[in-house]
Amino acid sequence: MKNFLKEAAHVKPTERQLNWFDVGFYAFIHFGVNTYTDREWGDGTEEEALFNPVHLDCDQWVNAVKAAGAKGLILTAKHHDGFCLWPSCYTEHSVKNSPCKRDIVKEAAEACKRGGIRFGFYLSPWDRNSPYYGTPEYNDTFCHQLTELLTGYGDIFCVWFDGACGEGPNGKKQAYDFPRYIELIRKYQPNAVIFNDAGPDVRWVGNEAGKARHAEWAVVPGELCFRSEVQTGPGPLADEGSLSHLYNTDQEIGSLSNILYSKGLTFTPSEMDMSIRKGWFWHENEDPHPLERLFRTWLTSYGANACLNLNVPPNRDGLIDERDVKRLRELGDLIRREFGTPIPARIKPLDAPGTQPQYEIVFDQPVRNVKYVEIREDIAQGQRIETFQITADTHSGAHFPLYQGTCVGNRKICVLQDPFQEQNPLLSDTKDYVEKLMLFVTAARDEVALKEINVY
Ligand code: FUL
Repeated sequence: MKNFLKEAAHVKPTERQLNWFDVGFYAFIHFGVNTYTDREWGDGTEEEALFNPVHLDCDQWVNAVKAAGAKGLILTAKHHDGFCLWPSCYTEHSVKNSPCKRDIVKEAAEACKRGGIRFGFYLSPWDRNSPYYGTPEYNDTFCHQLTELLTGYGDIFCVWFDGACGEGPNGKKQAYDFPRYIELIRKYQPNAVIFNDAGPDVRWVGNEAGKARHAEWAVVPGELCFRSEVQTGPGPLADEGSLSHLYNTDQEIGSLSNILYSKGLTFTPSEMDMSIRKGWFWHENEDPHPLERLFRTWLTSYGANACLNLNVPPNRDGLIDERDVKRLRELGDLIRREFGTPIPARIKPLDAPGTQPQYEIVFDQPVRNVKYVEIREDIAQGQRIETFQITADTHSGAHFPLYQGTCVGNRKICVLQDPFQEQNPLLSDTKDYVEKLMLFVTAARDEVALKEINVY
């Protein structure tokens, strides 16, 4: 058991996963023929003539998402309908036969570069237009398209694949050759992370509603992410049962009770993908979600050991809707307001065991208002903290509990007061000043390596 825990604590990310964690929050752009048909899934028979974004301006997209704090953008180069936003040589169903004629992948990649954010693309394996879909030849076509995107548009930070799969004209389901796709990406863009249900680099959080798990581990069983590299031996109960039931929508994935049954663990953190509106594509009658919902989603993804991929769909003119532009700015303003500057404090580790360390956080000046505690493990060494607690000591000598949490990982933002809800009664009822906080790690898989503690 002890050996397994130690192994679990030393499952490590790759450089590309660490870079992806640094991007942290990025935007998804769903744009294509669906924008003009008012649908979410096209069937591949849409006329190219439909696609006509007369005011297309990718710099406007970039400025809008940057205002929210996004540091990257992932464009739907091709969605399930098969329409390509770049003039691919391997299909006629693309911008080249539309009135627009522009290479939108290129314009988006260049706008990101100008704006200083990262660029990535979503290439849907499901293609309802391709005559080859459902046959082995389709994998060749798909790899040709993938190669065009990997070689013609500069540095790619993320290649995004969903798992949707349908039947081709021959009535057969396509067998996707993921190992071949992955090999191509590693060859041409070795720094790009690959998002897919089963790994290898980033997995789906399990819902599109912005709902986080109470414990979002990056170290997860190979049974779930079978395309990720297994870095440990089997868990102590691996012979007694199996994790074959495991899917992304389960509540417990990397928790200790679960991984005991695993045949081996991988490092595959999760991405939370959610749209700013109900749909992924733009629809006139949809409005952006309330600021409160978006802020909470940011807290429970970016602030809960995952990354946030927030979709913002351009409209028929090729611009981000002004309603969304406004909401994105509000979100960015709120994040900057709440997390602008940490409260100056000294952090002192106390004498305690390595798997149960304790830290004293003494404020330079006693404070009335403590809203968030941000804790970061040095994830490059592995993810270790299982549970922790935070307490407060006030000027008058009171000592009270503030927060209890599960895993930490790359970043955990503990919300002590929510700007949209009633305040933490323990803090709001007191006229007292808080002099210091204590952070107690109550359980860890191995010696804890913290990178940062910030209080806001
Ligand atoms: C899913 C797709 O079916 C949706 O249309 C959307 O693109 C979402 C992000 O991924 O698999």
